[in-house]
Amino acid sequence: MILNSINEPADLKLLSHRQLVELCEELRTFIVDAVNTNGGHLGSNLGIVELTVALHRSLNSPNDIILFDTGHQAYVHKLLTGRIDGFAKLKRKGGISGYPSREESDHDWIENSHASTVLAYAHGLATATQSLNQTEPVDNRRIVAVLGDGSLTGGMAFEGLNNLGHSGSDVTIVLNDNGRSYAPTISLLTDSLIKIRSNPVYMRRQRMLESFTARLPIIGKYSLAGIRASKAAIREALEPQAFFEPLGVRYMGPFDGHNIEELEVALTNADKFDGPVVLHVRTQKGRGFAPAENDHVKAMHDTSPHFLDKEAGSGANPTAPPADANTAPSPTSTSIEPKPDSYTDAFTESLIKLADEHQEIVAITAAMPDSTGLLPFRERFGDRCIDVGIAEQHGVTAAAGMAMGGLRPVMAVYSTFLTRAFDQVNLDVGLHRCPVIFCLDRAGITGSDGPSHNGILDMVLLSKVPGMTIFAPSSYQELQQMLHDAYDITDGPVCIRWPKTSAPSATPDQVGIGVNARKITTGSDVCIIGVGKMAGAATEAAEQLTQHGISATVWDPRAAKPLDPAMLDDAANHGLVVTAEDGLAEGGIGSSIGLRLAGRGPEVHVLGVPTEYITHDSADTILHNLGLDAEGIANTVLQCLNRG
Ligand SMILES: Cc1ncc(C[n+]2csc(CCOP(=O)(O)OP(=O)(O)O)c2C)c(N)n1
Repeated sequence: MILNSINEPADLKLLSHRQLVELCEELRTFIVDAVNTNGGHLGSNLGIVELTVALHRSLNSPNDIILFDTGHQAYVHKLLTGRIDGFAKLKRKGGISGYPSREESDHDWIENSHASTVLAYAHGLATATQSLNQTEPVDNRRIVAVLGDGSLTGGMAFEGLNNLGHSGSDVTIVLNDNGRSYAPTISLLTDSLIKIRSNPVYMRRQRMLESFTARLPIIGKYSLAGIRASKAAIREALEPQAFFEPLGVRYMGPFDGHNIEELEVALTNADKFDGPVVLHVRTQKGRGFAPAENDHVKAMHDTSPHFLDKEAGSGANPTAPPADANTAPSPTSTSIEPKPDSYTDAFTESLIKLADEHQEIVAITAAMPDSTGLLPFRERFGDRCIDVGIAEQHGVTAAAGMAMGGLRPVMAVYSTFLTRAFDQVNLDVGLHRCPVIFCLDRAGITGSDGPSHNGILDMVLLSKVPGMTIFAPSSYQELQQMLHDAYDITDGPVCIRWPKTSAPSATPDQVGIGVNARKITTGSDVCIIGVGKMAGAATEAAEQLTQHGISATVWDPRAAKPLDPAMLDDAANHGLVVTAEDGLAEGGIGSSIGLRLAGRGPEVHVLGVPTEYITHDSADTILHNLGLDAEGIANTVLQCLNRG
């Protein structure tokens, strides 16, 4: 296997083009197997194979800096930089991270995994390189930023373009255009890119222009003049240039992102210009794996493990040539779908019911209609589902505007991505008391995607927004009830936050109402307050404690804000109160409870997530290690009561 002989990017430079084609096949097979075993990002990595090979052949990483926006598409980069063994445990403890990681390799310069940041990093690194060059020159360093068309929809990407163009920084921006985020990208610029790639006249002339440029012996003012003159010939299809070039960013392309030779020439040519250059590279998401190519929902952007079994069970042949996209649209996705009993599923079901009753309800997503459970809503209500692109900040303020205009926006977003838009939540929505409902999926510890994807800040931050109501459901039925109750709150924003896990089923008497807390058991030795999914763990802990002769009161606060005074009064009658939440302990709900009970008698012990970046592992293992499960809660009680 050629792949086994690649320990570092330099090894690639020894291969013939025939061997490179073989290597790309091996890379695809390897990635499909690794993701099938562990789950992970598939479609984006299959689409970027040749581009990554070309980048590493053209550049000299890590002296040259290759930055991947978001970083979910860096598996090939990892495989070409000596990390093949880590893939056996991709995203699992002891295995490789699903995103770039500076701890893993010098070839990884950034690792944040929230989208649209790469041009800002590139601008900063280019500024530093330029500044250092005046004192201690860095060896001919190139900076290349790889940015998807989806990530280009984020505000930070536009801000980055503006600053790169203005500063004239030497950065090559590789626009990896596959036409999709998870779903098709929402952007008229992308529409222009699509038009330009499907215009045969433009493509022909562009090829002539590129070969003309490549043949020039010296790239300088003469060739620039030549290119400017040639541009006159392609005026009819100038939209991308019209966008990039007034910003001071040169546009080159489009190039075939699956043709290594063409890409290498383009990367070499881009280096000959001063200032920022966009190389528009066209790729196909999911390339070479039929189920991903045919997944019209999200091109298997991310998948759970063992999808090959599912494919085999369906009678489909994963290695068969892809079906014709025009004749075989598949409405379903082979990717992660909410389990029938998941919180996401409860949200989908109840939002549709509510929207049937109330025409003014609209749903907002930031490029993730599928994973946030909005696809059935979109199928039913069409343009009442608004995809704003990967633009959470814009989405939040736009929601404020919609609410001011009489709509009732429900923004469905992962907890970790809403925190990026905290200022907008606080001032644009909160200050204006707009009745926007934020539905936060993947709240709490998500685990395997590493520190950037845990949803542990939402309760800390949102509880500081005046007038914000925060619900944390502990069952399928509670989420449904809370969505109805949220609709009735019209004088300010509401947040409902839930974990990725399946949701326990509750009987009608186990479902509360409004912002009232719900008492689950009555005891005398300790009062345990479990927020959201921790209510279940608290109830189990109470059962375990009976074996130690300890009787516990258990409360499910339901509303993390405002806190129910009846619950606080009851808690105040106990000598010990233990709170548990799957968010940061410092500044979280337990600490609010502690403040409210100060001076009223009980000792309050707050269990929550420490203020740390938590390395990837399974969510259950992380929670267990933090003492945030039944056993951990029971042990804390025993220790506090000196019975441990
Ligand atoms: C701020 C933020 N919002 C949402 C996401 C979730 N997310 C991860 S990848 C992705 C799509 C990226 O699309 P694109 O940049 O075109 O890359 P592709 O996967 O198509 O190669 C999204 C929405 C994220 N990582 N960061």
